[in-house]
Amino acid sequence: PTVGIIGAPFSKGQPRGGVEKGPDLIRTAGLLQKLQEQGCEAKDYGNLTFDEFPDDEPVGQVKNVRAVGSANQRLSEAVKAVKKDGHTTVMLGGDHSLAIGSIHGHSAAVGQLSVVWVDAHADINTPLTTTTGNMHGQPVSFLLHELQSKVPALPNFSWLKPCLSARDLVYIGLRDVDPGEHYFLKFLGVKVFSMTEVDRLGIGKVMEETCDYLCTRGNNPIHLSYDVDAIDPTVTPATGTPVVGGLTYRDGIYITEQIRHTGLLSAVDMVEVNPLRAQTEEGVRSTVSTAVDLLLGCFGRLREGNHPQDYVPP
Ligand code: DIR
Ligand code: MN
Ligand code: MN
Ligand code: MN
Repeated sequence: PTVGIIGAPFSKGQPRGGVEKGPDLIRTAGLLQKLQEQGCEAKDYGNLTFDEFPDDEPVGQVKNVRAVGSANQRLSEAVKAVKKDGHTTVMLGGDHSLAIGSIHGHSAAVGQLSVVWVDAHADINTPLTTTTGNMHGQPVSFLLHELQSKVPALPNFSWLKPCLSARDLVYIGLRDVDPGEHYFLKFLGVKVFSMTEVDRLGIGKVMEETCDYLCTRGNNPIHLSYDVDAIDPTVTPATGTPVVGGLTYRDGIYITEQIRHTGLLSAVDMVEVNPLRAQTEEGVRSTVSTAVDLLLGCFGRLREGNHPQDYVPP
């Protein structure tokens, strides 16, 4: 499996500076070398650059619409190209509004996808239900066929066509869901494993049910969109909107091992790492190294250990 890494140092989907530092922090923690050490060929496509929009006035409630639309158009093209080049893409964010371009570009390259969205939040507000105006709380609404009548036309979004069906989406880790979001999840019948289900079933059964569900949906290529705030803030405090009561480090890693095990993983987002949000340096280190470990889990690292296929002990 070869990995194509795309850095997306973009923060305008939310108000807190620092999340644009995510890609370089994750690289500096040794992602490339560690992937290569575990026998995984990886190519770094570098960081994207994004146009500035000095007069990006709010559209209704929604902030930085033009910047977010433009950045995601660029990201979509980049992900599509790296997929066409034959790689499993890794998009390093940046904030979670970038899932719009990442999932759109992935789908443009390979067709119908399954999306596993691991997050404390559902990110399914529309521009009309959002109470914060932050686009990182809205990407799913832009992507779903079923919500198109609910999403108004916005500047720099005319390129975007919905590419995901609600039945091809699974959430894991939810614990901070707005009323409008909860309505959409119920109305659309989305498969949701909130922290309540993680508590009831344990992560083992959650992943068994997730993988069975995706299997009945036709074994489509999987897009794993991983918001680091899904993990408990004791482990990943360096993030913009931490929520108590999250996944353990072990739950988080187990999700990646099982998604990897399906053999269907085709693209990953790792988003919302923000070094300016932790109280301590140790908090930053723990967050970044967890993000790296989650990515290593996506690409074959097993806690039981690994050895190369052709390995012969001396
Ligand atoms: C909230 C928070 N639901 C919003 N969302 C966050 O802004 O729409 N998403 N933090 O990651
Ligand atoms: Mn290549
Ligand atoms: Mn998110
Ligand atoms: Mn989140």
